[in-house]
Amino acid sequence: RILIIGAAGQLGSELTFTLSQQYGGDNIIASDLNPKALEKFEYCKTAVLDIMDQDAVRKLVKDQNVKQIYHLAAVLSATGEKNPRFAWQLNMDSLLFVLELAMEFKMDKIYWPSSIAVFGPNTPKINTPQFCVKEPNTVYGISKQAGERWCEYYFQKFGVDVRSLRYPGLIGYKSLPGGGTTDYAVDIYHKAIAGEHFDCFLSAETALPMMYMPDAIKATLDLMHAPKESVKIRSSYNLAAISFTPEDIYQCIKTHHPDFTISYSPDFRQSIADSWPDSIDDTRAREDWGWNHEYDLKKMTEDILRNLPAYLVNF
Ligand code: VAH
Repeated sequence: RILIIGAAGQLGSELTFTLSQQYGGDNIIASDLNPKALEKFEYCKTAVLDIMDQDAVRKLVKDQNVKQIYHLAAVLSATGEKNPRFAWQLNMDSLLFVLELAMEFKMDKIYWPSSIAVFGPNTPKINTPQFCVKEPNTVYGISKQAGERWCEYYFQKFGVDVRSLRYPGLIGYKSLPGGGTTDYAVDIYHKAIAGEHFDCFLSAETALPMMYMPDAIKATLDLMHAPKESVKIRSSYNLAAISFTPEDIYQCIKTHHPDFTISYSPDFRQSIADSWPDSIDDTRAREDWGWNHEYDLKKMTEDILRNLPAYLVNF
């Protein structure tokens, strides 16, 4: 069976659906801390699970014969800055525990998301290379960088087949904006649809690497289904699709909603965004396991504006 930890999060909500389609709901266990959030997973098995309750996690892995774990639970960048010690403890202790479980139960594969947050202010900002100086200055980024080191260590030392992607900002319409610095790009669509003004917490010209959720799901499964020997990077792969500023996404939405208005009120998240790259070089992912993105800003905006209204009605 496949266990998804943090299934009710932004990525988990959509990854759980796709995995259930591919493997059959009976082989998927969607777990989350929040019982209410699990009610939407009618198509697979569910379990209320606190990743920090190691006895409970180990019991579930044993009872359900779990052979793969997608460990998606983490405190994101903005929330992490408000609670540094908790963010570090949850993000790191949970990963180390999952890597230990993988070894103990001889699991087939582990997935763990990294992020462009591993890059810092002195990383090259344009077409950031796979290998470069990384001095992240957010707790989230520090935990992702340390996590990448541990993933590579457990692969090299113990043969744990753990795979990882450095996601850019992910944009999906099936979950509300979380504690991320890139989540302005989720919220802006909700405001446009609601006919409301949008006050952006980043400045108009803040370029960030971004990706539409269907592309993130495709990349994740392409990587997980790739033959073991083609996954040559065992820290985490750079992954890219689009790069845009708040002004770019606003202008794109405006072609559909001419009356939509925006203002810019940068807050503490501006310094986080400024520490991250503008664009990413993901040549290695394209070479090693054939990665290729499908959505650009225009196609993503059309898809979200077409699907979000109906989704909100049922939300
Ligand atoms: C965040 N959405 O903003 C996440 C992501 C690159 C950004 O890691 O924290």
